[in-house]
Amino acid sequence: MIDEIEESSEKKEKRMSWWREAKFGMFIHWGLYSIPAGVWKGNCIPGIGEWIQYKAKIHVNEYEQLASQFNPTKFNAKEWVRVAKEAGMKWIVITAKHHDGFCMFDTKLTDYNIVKATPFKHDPLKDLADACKEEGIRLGFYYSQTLDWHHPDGMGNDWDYDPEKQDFSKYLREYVKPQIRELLTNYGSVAVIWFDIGTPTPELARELKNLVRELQPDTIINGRIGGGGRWVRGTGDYQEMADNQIPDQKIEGDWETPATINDTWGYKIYDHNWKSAGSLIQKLVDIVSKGGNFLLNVGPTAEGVIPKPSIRILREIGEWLKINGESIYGAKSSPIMIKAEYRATCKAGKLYLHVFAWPWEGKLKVSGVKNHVKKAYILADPNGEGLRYSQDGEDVVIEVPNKPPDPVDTVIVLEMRNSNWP
Ligand code: FHN
Repeated sequence: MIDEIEESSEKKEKRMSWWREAKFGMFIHWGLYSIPAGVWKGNCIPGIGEWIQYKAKIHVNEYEQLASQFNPTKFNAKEWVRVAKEAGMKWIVITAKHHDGFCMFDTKLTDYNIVKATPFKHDPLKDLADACKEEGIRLGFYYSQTLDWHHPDGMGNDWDYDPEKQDFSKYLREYVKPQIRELLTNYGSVAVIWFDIGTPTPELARELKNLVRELQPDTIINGRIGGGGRWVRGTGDYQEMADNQIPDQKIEGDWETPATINDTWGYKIYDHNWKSAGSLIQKLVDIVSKGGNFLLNVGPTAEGVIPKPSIRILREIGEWLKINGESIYGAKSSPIMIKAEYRATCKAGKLYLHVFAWPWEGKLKVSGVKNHVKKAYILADPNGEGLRYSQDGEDVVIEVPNKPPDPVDTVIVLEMRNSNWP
C-alpha cells in the first residue's frame, strides 16, 4: 500500500495561484484521428471524431496504418500559440496520448509515436513547449491513462484483445508511468497533467499522483485522475466537470469545464455546428461567476491547421476580453444571487455585472449589494460620464442607456466605497 505524498496547504495554494487567475485556456485534441476526420471507408461515423477507432471498431493493425499518412506540414507551433494568446487564453493543454494510444511525442516506450512512425518524424510538443515559453503561455499535457485501444494491456479495446487476459497494473506501472516521466522531464515545466476517465484503483491513482509530485511539484493534476473507480473524479488538484457541463450554481473549491467549440474534440470534416463567439463568451462569464475555469477545445486538421471558424470565433472572444478582461482574469465568483438576466464577478471593492438580457425599461435592478456604491460605469467606457444609480440598503437601481452597448455582455462596474466587500 503506497501512501500519498503529503504536502502543506501553502504548497497547493502556490501551485494553484496562476490557474485561479487564468480562467480561460485552450484544449487541443490532435492525433491520427484527424486524418479520417469522422469518415471511415466512405461512411460518416457518428460521435466525436477522436473516438472513430472505437465507434467503427477499427482493428489495431488497420488503424496503425494511418501513421504513415500523418504529415502535418502546415503545423506551426508559434501560430497556434498566437491564436491562443489572441483569444485571451492563458494556458494550453494538448493531447500527448489520447485513447487511440498514438503518442504525439517522442517516447522510448513505443515506436507508435509521431517521431518514429510518421513521415513528419518530428516532435510537435517540443515546438509547442518552446513557442509557449517564448510567448509566456503555460503548457500542459492531456494523457489518457486508462483507455488505450492500441496497447494490449490498456483498457477499452475488446475487439482486438481479450479483457480477461489484460494486466492493467502492468500497463500503468511499466508504460504509463515511464511515459509520464518522459513528459515531465523532456519539456521543461509542465503546467497541467490532464488525465481522463479516471484511474481504476485508488492505489494506482496514488502512484501516478506521487510520480507527478516527485518530478514536478508545481504541475497541476486535473480531477479525472480519479482513483475510486473508473468514473470517480476528485482526487486531483481541482474538480473536472463532465464535458460541456456548467453547474447551475456556484461551486466551492477549484473546478473547470472542458468544452467543445463545435460538437467534436478531434477534427471532423463535416462538423460545422460551431458555437457562436457570443454564446462562448457568456459561458466563460457564467463559469467565472460560479468560481470555475473554462478550457475550450480546438481540433486541428491532419495538416496541422486550426480550422478557420475556430480561429474566427476565438478572435472574437479575444476582442471582448481585451475590453472586458478586468472582470474575468483574477476575478472571484459572484457575491450576489445569480439571475437569468445577468451574472456577476468581483474583485476587492468592485462588483462586475455582466448583463446578458438588457433591461429595456432603462433600469437594472440588483439586490444583495452589501456595501455603499460610490460609482457605476460601463467597463468598456471607463472615462465616460458614468451611470446614475440609487441605492436603498442592499438594493441598487442603475439607469442604463436604451440600447445595450454590447448585446452579448455589457459589463457594468459598481465601485464600492470601501474595499472590504465584495
Ligand atoms: O473520451 C474523452 C473524449 O474523447 C475527450 O477527450 C474528452 C475531453 O474532456 N474526455 C473524454 C470524455 O470525457
